[in-house]
Amino acid sequence: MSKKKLKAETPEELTGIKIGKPKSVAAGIPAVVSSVKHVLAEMPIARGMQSLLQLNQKGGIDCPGCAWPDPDDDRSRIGEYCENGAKAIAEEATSKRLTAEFFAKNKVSELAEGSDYTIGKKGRIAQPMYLKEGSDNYKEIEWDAAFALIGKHLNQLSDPNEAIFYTSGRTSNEAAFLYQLFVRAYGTNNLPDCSNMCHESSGRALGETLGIGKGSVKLEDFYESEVIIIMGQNPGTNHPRMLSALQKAKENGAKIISVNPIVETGLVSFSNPQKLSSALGKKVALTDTYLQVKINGDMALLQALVKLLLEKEQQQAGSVFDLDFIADKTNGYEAYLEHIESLDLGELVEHSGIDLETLNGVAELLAKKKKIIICWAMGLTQHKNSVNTIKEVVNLLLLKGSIGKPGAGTCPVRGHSNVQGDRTMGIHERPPAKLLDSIEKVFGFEPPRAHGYDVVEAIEAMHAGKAKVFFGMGGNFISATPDTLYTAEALEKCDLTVHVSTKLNRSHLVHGKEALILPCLARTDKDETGGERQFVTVENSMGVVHSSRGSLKPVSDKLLSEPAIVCRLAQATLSDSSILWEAYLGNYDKIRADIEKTITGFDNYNERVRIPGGFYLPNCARDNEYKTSAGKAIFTVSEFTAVEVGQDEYLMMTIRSHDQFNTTIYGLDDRYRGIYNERRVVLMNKEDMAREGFQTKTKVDLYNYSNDKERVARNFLIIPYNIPKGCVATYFPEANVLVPIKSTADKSNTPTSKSVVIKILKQNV
Ligand SMILES: Nc1nc2c(c(=O)[nH]1)N[C@H]1C(S)=C(S)[C@@H](COP(=O)(O)OP(=O)(O)OC[C@H]3O[C@@H](n4cnc5c(=O)[nH]c(N)nc54)[C@H](O)[C@@H]3O)O[C@H]1N2
Ligand SMILES: Nc1nc2c(c(=O)[nH]1)N[C@H]1C(S)=C(S)[C@@H](COP(=O)(O)OP(=O)(O)OC[C@H]3O[C@@H](n4cnc5c(=O)[nH]c(N)nc54)[C@H](O)[C@@H]3O)O[C@H]1N2
Ligand code: SF4
Ligand SMILES: [Mo]
Repeated sequence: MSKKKLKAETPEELTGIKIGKPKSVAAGIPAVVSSVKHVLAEMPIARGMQSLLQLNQKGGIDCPGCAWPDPDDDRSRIGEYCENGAKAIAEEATSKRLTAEFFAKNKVSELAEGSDYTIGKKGRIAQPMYLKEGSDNYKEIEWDAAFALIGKHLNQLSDPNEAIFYTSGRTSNEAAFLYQLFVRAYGTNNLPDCSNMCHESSGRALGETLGIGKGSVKLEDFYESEVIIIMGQNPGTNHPRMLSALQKAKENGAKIISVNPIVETGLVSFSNPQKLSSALGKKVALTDTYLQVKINGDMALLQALVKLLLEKEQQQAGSVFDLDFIADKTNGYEAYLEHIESLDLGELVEHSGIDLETLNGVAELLAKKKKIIICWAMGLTQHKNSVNTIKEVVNLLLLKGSIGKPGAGTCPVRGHSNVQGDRTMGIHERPPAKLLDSIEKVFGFEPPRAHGYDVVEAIEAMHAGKAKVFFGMGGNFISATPDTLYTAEALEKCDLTVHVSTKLNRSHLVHGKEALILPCLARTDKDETGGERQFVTVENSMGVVHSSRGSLKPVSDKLLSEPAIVCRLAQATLSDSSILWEAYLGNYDKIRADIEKTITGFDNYNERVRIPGGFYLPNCARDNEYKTSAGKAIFTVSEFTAVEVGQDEYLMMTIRSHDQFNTTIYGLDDRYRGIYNERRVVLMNKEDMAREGFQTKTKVDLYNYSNDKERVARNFLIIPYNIPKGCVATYFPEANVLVPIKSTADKSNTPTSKSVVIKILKQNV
């Protein structure tokens, strides 16, 4: 194994950890202080204020953080963003830049010794960089030469399916549309993207049952809802402005039920930093009932709740279920109830980890309500049975007629700011036939029809030598993917790895025989491609398409926009393409005009996207229409199967701290959970600690043994935490080395990052 590969998991020194009590209230003044601190650490105050004042304003910059929507109506003129939005801006708009001299001074092998935190803090890449085979230093390369090199490699492959084109979810609609068009014109559907590791399970479950892979609710629905159930999601950290929506929902009388193995501060109570009352220390309680499930106990929990609801319904037909809705709009009701009746309540209760009395209380509440929203994120999507668990979410909503009407519906809360838009634009390794037909009609070439590789399949193909060129449109593939050492081997076998990036990351340092870094403009940057001030468009988690216009001076005049990179790559690779690459380069309206011709829902795109706030895409489930194979919403039957965990093993979830955006580590603190200055930690139940003879800060190594292979993550510190027995938590990406490549969700093939079976062994001191 090469030295570099080992560096992909080299643990940082464990120093200076501080542990306090988890916080009892999220946001408030500490969030404002933290925002300012992060912004000022990265740039002069004028640059910071310029970007923050335009963040999430109509006609301004779309926040490069998460996909939570902006209010349709009033927006605060001074602060329509959260602490983590400010951190995302600080990270992206930093004035630190990495020039050619930086790369001449710093060897790749030395940089790779750093943690994701230290690598990411180096700065913005200022010019295209090339790593020659056998070299340990990137050198500057001209853009034309870089494109020619990629074109040469791509044209040398014996089959276009030997190339892989990854996308991370920050890429704009315009860039994503051109990218998938280029990739298909080149001849492959190998378009894996970050959603393969994220909400793929949601897309599969919702598509099959409701006929649309996206959520059905709008932001306004929160304000009309009677009950909001939040499952496997930590909005206080990952979608902070959702807390304002929850606050408003509570003020309007909604009850909130949270389902999570740990008590997340942001779900407990909130002090709204946009309100004066926050400065006076006022807070609102959010969750009414907190269900601390066991990891992956959600399907059992949902089935237990339905069983209890069914008992009530059987006492008086129509008193609990919406029988008219069920008769008019659904299929499979009887078979589903038969299945629920056959299940053993005691077993379900045991698997869920919640006592029967509490479950009865929740069933009592749900029985009386008619407008329910269920929100979820990675705590539901990254398990072996995720697709079926999410189908169980749908079953519950269908029984209650809680879909296709105001105040009710499905709400998979998306991650990256444009991950949903990228899919809409055709970034999909299993493209729908309708999209391909449309491309054929509009652009006059035959796109490939065979399915391409998703993320896990792409890694396996590179490892097996079946794929030789890796191209990443954003993201940090090596750190985000499972089984870090296996993935490192896969990337190192490639002839060429290319990354379109803003910041330096580990994927530039664990590379193919040759490697390129193509630096691009970020959301906040002013884009004057073609000599005109351009804007791009994005789609948020609730299907609103709107514009984003950057305004900051780019850190270097050698950056290109993502659309420009795709156009020039296409020109360098496709010899006789009739697609208007040159015209797109001059004016993004031309790209949008062709999106309108190709993709449903974008009528008068250029006009409507200029309306402040943008427009909603059509959503059949929202309109109470179900475009499934049966023409109705479908009840589905799922068997509960538990992950096998041995006597001396634990089920581990890998989660995000408050100071990170995926693999971008903003800082080493996790303020809400009371953990400071360290990320290599294991959150563990006190009784489990006693059983193992562990103390606070005991130094341990973590092991996984799936598929007859030992995976080790060394140097972690034990922290006592309020988490169910048998369950532990670590941070992503430090623990990714333990996630087995073959351990993926049924049907969606998403790595099971929230149920990894591990052993924890004390280090010999
Ligand atoms: N600041 C910030 N914002 C982000 C991101 C970020 O890294 N930082 N990432 C973005 C992206 S791409 C995404 S996908 C989202 C992710 O947003 P989340 O899904 O909120 O992120 P995770 O930290 O993975 O948290 C999952 C939550 O699920 C819980 N959980 C784990 N296992 C289970 C389980 O089996 N059952 C239940 N019920 N709960 C479980 C965990 O305790 C945790 O609270 O956030 C987006 N926004
Ligand atoms: N164990 C474990 N693994 C996980 C998860 C988990 O919960 N647990 N979560 C999964 C999830 S939900 C996701 S979404 C993936 C995330 O996977 P990715 O999307 O691949 O990872 P990110 O960390 O978001 O990517 C960050 C990099 O993107 C680049 N970048 C930032 N902005 C831009 C831009 O505007 N344009 C371009 N071209 N590049 C830009 C920067 O160089 C930065 O270093 O990770 C997954 N991996
Ligand atoms: S909630 Fe998400 S989109 Fe909104 S400001 Fe915060 S990070 Fe940005
Ligand atoms: Mo994600």
